[in-house]
Amino acid sequence: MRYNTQNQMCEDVDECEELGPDVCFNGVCINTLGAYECECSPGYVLDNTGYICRDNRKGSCWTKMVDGRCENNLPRLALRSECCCSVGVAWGSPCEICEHALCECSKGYAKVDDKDCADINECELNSGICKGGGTCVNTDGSYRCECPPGLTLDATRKLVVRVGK
Ligand SMILES: [Ca+2]
Repeated sequence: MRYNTQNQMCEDVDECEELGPDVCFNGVCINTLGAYECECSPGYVLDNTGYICRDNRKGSCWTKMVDGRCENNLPRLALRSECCCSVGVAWGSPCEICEHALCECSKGYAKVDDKDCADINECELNSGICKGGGTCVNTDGSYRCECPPGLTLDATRKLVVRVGK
């Protein structure tokens, strides 16, 4: 509220107009008496700042691009952040190329339900991540593939190959 010296009345300030269109991230500003609120687009949820709408939509996570087409989607739907900040190269249907600059957390971590950056369980996200009989082990910030005895990982560290004969 602001005191209007002309008519000597307290008047509401339209923060939405004053602060500009970017005041609500991924949402729409709603002016209220003495304050303002952000209303999120469908699929987005307001975080605890009250001014940032976080993408809460789940969609297909694609791990490969071939000639501009998205291929190899993971078996389960994922948040854009879970997908793009870990194993994904594109997200959604129609797919959108992942912008890693939008990752708020380090690689291998994502914000889920507005909590702090938490480890992404790559093994759960992509059950086929370790090829050739390797077992996926989730680690903090990453994952690794482990081999049964007598087998070893190839140079990509994802494919299990037989050692010796
Ligand atoms: Ca992990």
